[in-house]
Amino acid sequence: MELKLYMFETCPYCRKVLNSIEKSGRTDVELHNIHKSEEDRLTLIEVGGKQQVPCLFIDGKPLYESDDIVDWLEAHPQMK
Ligand SMILES: N[C@@H](CCC(=O)N[C@@H](CS)C(=O)NCC(=O)O)C(=O)O
Repeated sequence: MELKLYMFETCPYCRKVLNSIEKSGRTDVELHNIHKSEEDRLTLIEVGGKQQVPCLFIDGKPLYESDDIVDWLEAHPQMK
């Protein structure tokens, strides 16, 4: 499963998701910082129709809302 988190560092909702990822120790979430990459920012808008972060792309499908993202990640631990 391909997991990509669209985020930026000073967004508190992104921090919540990042903290959860760090705490779990999982390494399967690719980070896409929309303040560092214009390409990522445009992809986020193109796929989801808006610029809201955090957004977790699960095999290309966008999931919004930090609480929902944290819940989803906890329910789907990294396959080792
Ligand atoms: N309820 C959302 C709030 C997310 C949110 O407000 N993100 C801000 C950045 S801190 C944002 O992307 N604002 C721009 C927008 O919504 O288009 C969550 O918990 O994920």
